[in-house]
Amino acid sequence: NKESNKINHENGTTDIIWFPMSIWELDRCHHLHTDYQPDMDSRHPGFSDKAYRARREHIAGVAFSFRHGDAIPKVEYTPDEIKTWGLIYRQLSKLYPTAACKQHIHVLEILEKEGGFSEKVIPQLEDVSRFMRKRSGFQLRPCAGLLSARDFLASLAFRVFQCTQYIRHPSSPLHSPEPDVVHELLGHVPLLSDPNFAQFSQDIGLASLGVSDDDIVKLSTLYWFTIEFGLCRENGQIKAYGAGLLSSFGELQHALSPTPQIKPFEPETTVIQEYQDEDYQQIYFLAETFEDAKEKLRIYAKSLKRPYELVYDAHTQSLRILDNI
Ligand code: NLE
Ligand code: FE2
Repeated sequence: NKESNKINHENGTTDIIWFPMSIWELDRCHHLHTDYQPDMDSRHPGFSDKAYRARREHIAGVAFSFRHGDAIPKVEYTPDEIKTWGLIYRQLSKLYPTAACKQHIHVLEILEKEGGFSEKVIPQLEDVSRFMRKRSGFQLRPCAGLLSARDFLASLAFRVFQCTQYIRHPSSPLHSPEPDVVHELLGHVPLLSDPNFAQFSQDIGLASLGVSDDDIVKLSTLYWFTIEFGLCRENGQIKAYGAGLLSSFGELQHALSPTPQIKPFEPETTVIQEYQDEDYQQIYFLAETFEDAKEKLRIYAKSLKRPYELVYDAHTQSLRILDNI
């Protein structure tokens, strides 16, 4: 029902905002943010490294030719890439017992026992995706870098996580401003394999479909301060559940030190908080529990302007539109 994809503005104008109605249509959701690619930005640590840039382009090719339903092609990682992975893995493993939330610790343990996670090999996305499908119904799809917020959030609505496959430049192992395979696999994968957290992530995605550009900015800010940089309370202590923290040895320590400001997670205030994406955050938001964050997000999502309601059908991995005006 195409009519329903319209946003009717109060001044009488209408916008039609395309969004995927089925998991298969995610093949159209791979628009990249081009402002922070190794060949575009002179501040990128790989900018003057020709071999690194060629490697990135090669791995990006895998993502561009991927179609939903394909097996994710393997990448043969080089000994140097595996060295970078191992170094970060060892460092982060020292912090997790005190800094990571219990869900992250729990799933990482299973990944180490059954999922082939170790400091010695960079796991292949196809194997990790199979593991996630079993635990929470989430799956991975390869992408070439930072995606547009609209495309990235849309994929979450179908429990698909768009995942980079390259590794960060070896000159800055302990903090990368852009996503890479370390960030995805050590930061995102454990939490997205948790059923509760998976639901929270899908809810952000569902809330984003067909909303205005302003609301996309708000939802990606909410995403930023929860899924990427969220803190939560656990037995009176503060722990990290945000993937951007759990994949950065430097920022994980910073976030749990007395330096940054910590505010309670409340969608209305969180969505308008300004942030930068190049260095450690100065402000973090603290969720009491995932349940509580999920409930607050549900209420917030209802307030977003959309002239119809969407229902997700898990059997067909597609959406139905219920007109309610
Ligand atoms: N700062 C994170 C890291 O070093 O792994 C990546 C953040 C991506 C949004
Ligand atoms: Fe991320």
